[in-house]
Amino acid sequence: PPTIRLSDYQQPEFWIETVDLHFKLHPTQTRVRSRIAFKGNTDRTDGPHDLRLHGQDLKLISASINSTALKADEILIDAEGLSIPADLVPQDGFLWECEVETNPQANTSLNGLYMSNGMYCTQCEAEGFRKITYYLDRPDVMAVFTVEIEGDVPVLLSNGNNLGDGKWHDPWPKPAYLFALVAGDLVSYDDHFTTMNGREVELQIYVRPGDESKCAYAMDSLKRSMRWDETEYGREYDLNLFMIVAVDDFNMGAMENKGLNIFNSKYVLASPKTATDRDYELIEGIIAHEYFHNWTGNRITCRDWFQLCLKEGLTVYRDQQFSGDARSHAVNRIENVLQLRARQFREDAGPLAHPVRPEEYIEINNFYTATVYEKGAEVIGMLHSLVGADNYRKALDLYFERHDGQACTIEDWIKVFEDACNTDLSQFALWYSQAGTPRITVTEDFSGDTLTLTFTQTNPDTPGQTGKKPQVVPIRTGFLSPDGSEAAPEQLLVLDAGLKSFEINGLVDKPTLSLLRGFSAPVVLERQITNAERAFLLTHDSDPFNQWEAGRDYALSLLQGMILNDADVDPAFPKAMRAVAVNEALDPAFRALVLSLPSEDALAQAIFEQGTSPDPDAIYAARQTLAKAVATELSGDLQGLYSDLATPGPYTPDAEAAGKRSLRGAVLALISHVEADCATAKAQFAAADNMTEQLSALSTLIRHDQGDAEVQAFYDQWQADRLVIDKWFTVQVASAPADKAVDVARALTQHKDFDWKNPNRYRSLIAGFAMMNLAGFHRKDGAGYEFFADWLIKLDPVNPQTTARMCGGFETWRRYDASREQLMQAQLQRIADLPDLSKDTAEIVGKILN
Ligand code: HT7
Ligand code: ZN
Repeated sequence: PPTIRLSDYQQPEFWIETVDLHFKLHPTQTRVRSRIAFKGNTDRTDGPHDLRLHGQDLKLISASINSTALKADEILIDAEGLSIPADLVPQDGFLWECEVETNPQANTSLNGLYMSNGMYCTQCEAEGFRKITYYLDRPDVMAVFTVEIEGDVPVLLSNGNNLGDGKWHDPWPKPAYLFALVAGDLVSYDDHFTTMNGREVELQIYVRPGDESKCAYAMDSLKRSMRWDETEYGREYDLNLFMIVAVDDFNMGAMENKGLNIFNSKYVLASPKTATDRDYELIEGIIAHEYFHNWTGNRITCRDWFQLCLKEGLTVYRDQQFSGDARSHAVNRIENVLQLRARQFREDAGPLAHPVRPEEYIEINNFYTATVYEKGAEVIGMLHSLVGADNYRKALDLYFERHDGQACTIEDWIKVFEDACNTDLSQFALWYSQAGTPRITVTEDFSGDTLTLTFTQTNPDTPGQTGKKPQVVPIRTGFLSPDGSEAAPEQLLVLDAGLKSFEINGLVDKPTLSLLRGFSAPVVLERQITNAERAFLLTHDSDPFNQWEAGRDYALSLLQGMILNDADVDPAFPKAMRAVAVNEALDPAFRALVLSLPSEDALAQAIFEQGTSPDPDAIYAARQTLAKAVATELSGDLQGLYSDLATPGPYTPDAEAAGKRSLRGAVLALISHVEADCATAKAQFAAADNMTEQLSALSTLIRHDQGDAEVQAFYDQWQADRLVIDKWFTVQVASAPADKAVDVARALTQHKDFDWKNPNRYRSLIAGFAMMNLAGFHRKDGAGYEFFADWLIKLDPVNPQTTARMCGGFETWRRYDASREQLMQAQLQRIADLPDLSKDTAEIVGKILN
């Protein structure tokens, strides 16, 4: 398959003004008629041009230009679409009419028009519309769509305003990737919203009958998102109807189709008994994210798919701001950075590293990555801190004013900031083009009343990129006096060179530095710091992110010492943890984050960065030892804490109650280290009236190999609820003791409920095993690798998109010892050698291997 390059971008030969689509739905023989008004692109003076339309897996029934039917020999059809010779194509414009047939039931890729549990559904981003009809399926071609749907089902939905009888009109020009159609036996949960200018908007969440009772939280999140976008960004909704549909079979989280968002049902449906606090948090964040796309993505879209971060980075940044406002900025920031390091830093450090704006791809679906999304959001966060809040708002106002209705590039985005803030961002723009995580070191020199800080920056080589330039790194820095107060005002130090010094004057004592507050840039910071200084920052830093970071660094350095040098547990660490655990002045959610030790994968990465191959079994054992030491130190407090943290009354999903449950879950995990029979976890499981507490008890029991009865009881209780049974699969493989994990996973693949063609179910078991059970996956004999590869091979012909994403489980193969490395390489090669491997998986596996 060809490599697509940003440098090859050309405008299309034709534009499209209007599209009329008629669907006659049928599970195996859906007919789609299109009438498309094309006009010539006067900027393309290199004509005359053939008409080249994208199309895939379509049966062409008929086609005409300006009502003249095209003969079979006038249409050249190949695997990617069709071409009509230029002499049959009026170059300044024409009406294209065409009828095609597709088979939604046979479409297991969940891309294009497909069926999920008897319901018709579409997914068109990035290039799925071409599986619905022949079209210019590229984001810079924006057109006004009118749709008519005929089908043997009660609910027929598409984008825009409802004209009745299955007819829809969307007045806002849009690219084809934002088209959507849903049809089926659905019921709606309704509400309404009055916009800032007093317009009434109908809100509808469509679900399968029986699920209406699980929509309230999603609806509440939607209304809060709509208000927030008005107050914080001045953005008002622009149709009189906004719909969300929940579907069970979906490759990703959700999709922002204009006026008709389609969601993976796990990010819509929630009830206290079936959804965890984390589920509620994700529902709120993803509903907000998709809604915010209405302006950042839909009204202003991407010129081409290389510009994906233009909409995704900005929209992630906006949803993070929203969630911070709705919950706790400190806790959200810590959670986001944990995710960033676990997914994006891992990507940036491995064979799949690519810039926030990639410059080439084979399959665009492979570039919906942590780098484009999460690092893309970090880049906007840095811009925000560099220009300041007022300038940021001015720039965003200008962006919406200047580019509404357009398909834009990162250059357009940067120019808006340069114009609004009167600044030169050419060096800053390197964040978009250079892959890899910058590494920053710092030295401190104190003399007289002056502290001199000298920073260095290195920008590591990544696949295909060497000799990088220094980037602009904003480093928010605090200076702490020995008594913990701020010795000098916090500063934003802007490192914009490979080496740069800063002087801070007027100090009495040498301060303890609080560097990179709030994680002000997505970098790795290396500094000389003692554990005593870490403990000091954990106690005194006024920046909650750095307070947490100090505890995490402390744990990381101890664990590394235990793993690599057989060091004993430093008794000061459990004491420091105890001080946080019992400190009622601190937010419980924050205390829970401090108490949770660095993940096994984070430790593996840290050890690898020190130049050693990580041993997953030793990592597992060291974490257990340290957790036990903390539990022992806290043993006198644990039962008291546990009962004090109970949330009386009915379950509420708000951040305060969720924070208490989170700390109580951490305390329960500690209790189980010092309690022989896991009695507290067993009692919690039996008494739980909400999924958060039921699941945390179950996970604790499985970890301690005490959960057989509860695993069965959980299944008996929840077998009719697909989303809960997904959790049941995950908790067993993620929490299983390492030596049993492969066998548990293999046995579960034989379970009658393991419907592996459903992406949620597949991920719950296969990704749950490979990504959440480090020592189990990396079992010495390679059984984990073989199991994982078997299932990737099985899924690839059915659903290449999901398979390719899952291959990331192997992306760290070079971290490990020679034997494990060879075993993983052999499995990767087995996949790469398959004769009919999808281009999605071939691209990812090829990169991982190289
Ligand atoms: N913009 C959406 C991306 C998406 C997607 C991409 C490829 C294949 C399937 C997909 N489903 C959704 C979701 C978002 O970022 O908001
Ligand atoms: Zn998005």
